[in-house]
Amino acid sequence: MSPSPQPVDVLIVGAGFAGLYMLHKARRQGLNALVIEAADGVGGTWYHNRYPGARVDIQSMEYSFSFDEALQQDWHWTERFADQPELLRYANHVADRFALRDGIRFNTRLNGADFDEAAQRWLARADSGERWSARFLVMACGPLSSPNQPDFPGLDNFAGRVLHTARWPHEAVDFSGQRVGVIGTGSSAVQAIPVIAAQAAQLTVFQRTATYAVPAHNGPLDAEFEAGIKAEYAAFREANQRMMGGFGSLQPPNRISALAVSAAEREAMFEDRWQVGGFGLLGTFSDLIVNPAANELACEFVRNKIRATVTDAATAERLCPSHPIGCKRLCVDTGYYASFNRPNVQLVDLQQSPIEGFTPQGLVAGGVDHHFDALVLATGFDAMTGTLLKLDLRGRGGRRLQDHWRAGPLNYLGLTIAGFPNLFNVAGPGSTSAFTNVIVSIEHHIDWIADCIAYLDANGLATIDATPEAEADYVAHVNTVAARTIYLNCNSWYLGANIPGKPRMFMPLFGYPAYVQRCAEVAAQGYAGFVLA
Ligand code: NA7
Repeated sequence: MSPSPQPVDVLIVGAGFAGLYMLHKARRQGLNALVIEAADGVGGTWYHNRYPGARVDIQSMEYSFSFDEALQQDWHWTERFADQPELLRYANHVADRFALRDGIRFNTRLNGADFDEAAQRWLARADSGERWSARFLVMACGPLSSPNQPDFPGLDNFAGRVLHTARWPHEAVDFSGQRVGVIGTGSSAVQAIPVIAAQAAQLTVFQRTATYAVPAHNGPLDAEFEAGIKAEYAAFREANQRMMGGFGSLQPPNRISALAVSAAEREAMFEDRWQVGGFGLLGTFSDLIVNPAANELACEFVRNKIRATVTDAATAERLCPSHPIGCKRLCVDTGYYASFNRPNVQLVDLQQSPIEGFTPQGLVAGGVDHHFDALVLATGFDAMTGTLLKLDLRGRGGRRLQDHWRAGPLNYLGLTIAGFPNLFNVAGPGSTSAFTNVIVSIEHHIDWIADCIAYLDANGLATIDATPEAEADYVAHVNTVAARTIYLNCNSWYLGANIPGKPRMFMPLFGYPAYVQRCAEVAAQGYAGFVLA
C-alpha cells in the first residue's frame, strides 16, 4: 500500500520566481510549505529558456524582487537588460539567500490533485509516487511554461536536429558552419536570430506573422544610474506600482493623443522614445493602445524604421507587420532587422509560401526546397492555460478543470477558480501578469494569497471558493476592458489564437493599478465574491 499522503499547509507547484517567493512568504507566516518542481533546479522560465540571446525585455533594475531591501541593495545587475544566465544566477541567489532549497522537491512533477470535500484539503500526487494532503494548493507554474510544438505533418522526416527555444539543451549548441532554419518570429526568435545569424553558415527564417521590435539599446548597467535607483529603491518601486504595466516610471507615458500633434512633432516624439529603447515607445502617446488610428501612426513609424534598416526593399516589406503594434507582445531586440542584411540570412514568408512538408534535409515551402542541418522551433507557448490543463485537477464534486475551462479559462481575480477551493493560480488568466513586469505581478499575487490565508486562519475558516457569479462577472470585465483596446485586433497568445482549437477568449487583464485596487477592495470587503466556510 502506498504511504499515506504527507500533510502540508501549502503545496506550491513550480520553483520559478513565484514559487520561490511563495515558499519564503509562507514560511514567514509560520506555514508548513513545500515546493515541487519538475526540473532539477530553480528559475522556471529562466531555467528552461536557454536559447542564444535569451534575455529579459524589462530593465533589470525593475525586473527583480522588491520584497527585501537588503536583497535589492546587494544584488548587482551587469546589464541594462539581464541575460538568461544572469537571471538564473539571480534565482539561485534568492533560493540560497533565503535558505529555500530544503523546501523544494526537485525532479518531481505534479500529475494531478483532487479536492477532498470531507477533509477540505487537496490530495496531490506526483510522478514520483509521492502524495501530499495540502490545505492550500498554489499553482506557480508560470503562464509561459508549456512550449507550443506545432503539429507539423512530416516533421519526423527531417534527419537533422530539432530544438525548441523553450526547451533548449543545457550544454552549448554550436551552429558554426551549419545551416539553420528558424520557425517563428516572436520575442524568442527575435532575440535568437541575430546571435544564430552571426554564428551559423546560413540561416533561413520562416515567418508566419511579421513582428514589431524596438531596440533594447542594451549595454553594461550604468553605475551612476544603478546608484541613483538604489538610493531610492522603495520610491522607484512605488512609482512603478502606478504604471499600467507595473514598470516604466523612468519614462512615464505622455498624456497627449497621437492625433493632437503635427506629423513632425509626432515623428520627433516617437524618435525620442526609439532612442531610449524598450516598451516606452508604446507610451509615446496616450491613445496608442485604445485608438486604432493613433496606433497605426506608431505602426508606420516602426515600419519606416524597418525600411530604413533593411537594405533589400522586398525583404523589408515582408518584415513590415500589418497588425496593430502592441497587439501581440512587442519585441525588444538587438539587431533583429539588421540581421536580414547579412548575406547568410534569408527570410521566407509562410503566408506566401506555406510549409508543405518536411524532407530529410529540411522543408518544402511554396514549392521551394530549403535545406538545413538544424531546425529551431521558436513557436512560443500554449500560454496561460497549457500547463494547468495538462494536469488532472479536480475540484468540488470531482469536476475536472478541463471541463470547467472547456469554453475558456474562467477565473475570479485571475487568482482563483470557482469550484476549486483553496487553489490559487499565480500569474494566470485573468491577472494582469502578461502585460506587466511579471515579478511585480508575482509579488502582488503572492502577498494577496498569503494575506488571504492569514485571514482564513485568523477567522477560523477552512476554505475560500469563488462564486460562479463572481467568476462570470470578472471574466466579462476582463473582456470588456480588452474590447476598449486594440488587443482583440490580432491573433495573439493573449487570445489563445496561436494554438489550433484553443477557445478564443482574451485572458490577461489590462491595467495593473486598477487590478491591484480591485483585489484590495475584495479583501477589504471580507473577500467579496467568495464563499468562506
Ligand atoms: P510567440 O511570441 O508566441 O512567438 C511564436 C512565433 O512562432 C510567432 O512568430 C508565431 O507566429 C510562430 N508560430 C507559431 N506556430 C506556428 C506555426 N504552426 N507555423 C509557423 N509559425 C508559427 O512566442 P515567443 O517564445 O517568441 O515569446 C513568448 C513570450 O515570451 C513573449 O510574448 C514574451 O512575453 C516572452 P504567429 O505570430 O502566431 O503567426
